[in-house]
Amino acid sequence: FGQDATLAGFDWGSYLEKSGLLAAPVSCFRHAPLCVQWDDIYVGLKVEVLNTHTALPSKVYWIATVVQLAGYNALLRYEGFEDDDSHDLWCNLGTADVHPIGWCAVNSKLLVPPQEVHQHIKDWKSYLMKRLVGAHTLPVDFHVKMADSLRCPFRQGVRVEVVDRSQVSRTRLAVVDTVIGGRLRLLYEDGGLGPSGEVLSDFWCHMQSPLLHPVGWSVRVGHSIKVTDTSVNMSTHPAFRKVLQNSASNQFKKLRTVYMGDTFFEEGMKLEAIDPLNLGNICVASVRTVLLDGYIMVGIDGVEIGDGSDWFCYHASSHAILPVGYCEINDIPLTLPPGYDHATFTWTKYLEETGTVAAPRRLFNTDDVGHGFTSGMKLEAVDLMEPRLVCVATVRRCIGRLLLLHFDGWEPEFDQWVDCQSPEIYPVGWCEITGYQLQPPIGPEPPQGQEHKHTSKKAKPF
Ligand code: MLZ
Repeated sequence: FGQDATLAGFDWGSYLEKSGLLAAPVSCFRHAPLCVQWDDIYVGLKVEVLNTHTALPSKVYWIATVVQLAGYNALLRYEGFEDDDSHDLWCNLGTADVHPIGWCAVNSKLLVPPQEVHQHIKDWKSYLMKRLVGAHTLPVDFHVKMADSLRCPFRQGVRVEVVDRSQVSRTRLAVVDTVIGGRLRLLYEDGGLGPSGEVLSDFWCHMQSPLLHPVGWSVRVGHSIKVTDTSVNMSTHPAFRKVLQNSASNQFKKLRTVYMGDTFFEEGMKLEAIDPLNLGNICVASVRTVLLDGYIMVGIDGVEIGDGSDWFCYHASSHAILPVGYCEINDIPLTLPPGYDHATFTWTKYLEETGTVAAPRRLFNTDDVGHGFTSGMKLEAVDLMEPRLVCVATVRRCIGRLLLLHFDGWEPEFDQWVDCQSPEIYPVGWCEITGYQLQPPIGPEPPQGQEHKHTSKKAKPF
């Protein structure tokens, strides 16, 4: 399964035009290449771009103006076409032959107008001079900065601890196999190889994922880790052929420090939490154990198996744990334990009945971070249940720092709540820049504004 958007004929430019929707700007994605520089990229910039409207055999360039932005993609209009939009072209600023004004002169490339422009503007040199007065262009180091921001400290053969997709309450040792755009393909050290050497169990996540840790993390914080089955031989796989190198903690995202003294989460406290196996559901949940360094294990009330194997580790600063009452205040349907009914459930009664207390509100990181996403914006987002897949997606709701993402063409059951600073969401055009495969929308898009169903999809481990 999994499709390639380019092969499927998917094109962001025409897709956005058809939907009439906007793409989330690059500046919304803190971890994305050029996020910080994106303030300098705006409609009206002039650039030098490959001229595709010429019969000349060699590469020549022409000036164009950015008339629209969609993530990394820019809609360009060649100078000289003025109000005529029929020759506009979408190009990805990160990959295309697009340069700051002056680049051709420095690199001895020719500026030649498109044939049509040549015909109706005879003296195009003085025309151009007039048009370029006061024009702004791309920063000179645009492509250098792009290349810099795509560097990744992880290499094939680096060892890490990562969530075990077959049992989410524990971690498991894994080795980096492939790195694409800062996303890591990880192979469990005892995941096994099939008869023809194929990998039986892998996991994908961004290098800044909260599911990824340096070797030694689990023991240090008191998280459970699978004992590696040493009878499994992976040595024929290229990722295991080198001398494996333990990851260093400076390769990982630094979490906000939380003070666990005085009052912190305590075993049994109630909260609302995103169900790790049904990321569209926010559920009634309990703190099961408190680990070190601000980590807690959370269980979903009423559906726990009972042996702790379905608990999930969240950091106290995680977007995925919310104070009691959060859903009600924000008009989000709260997923109740089986046997409870929306008509009669109240937190006050539930706490009383269960003889428990709510985790204090101030322990949660619900700060509004002012992210810039709005509902309807398009983006490229990881389907966290199949984390290899980066898909065409739409922001459906924005609540504080949470975004409800919809995967275009898929049923609402696949919708997922993510943090606005999640490293698993990317601007339109990110896949093209990094060479990651983009999953196009499947089938016809269901009509807009349809009733949002909340049937719970059968949980499956990732
Ligand atoms: N095997 C899965 C793929 C789902 C991918 C959805 N991505 C939004 C299924 O068909 O259920």
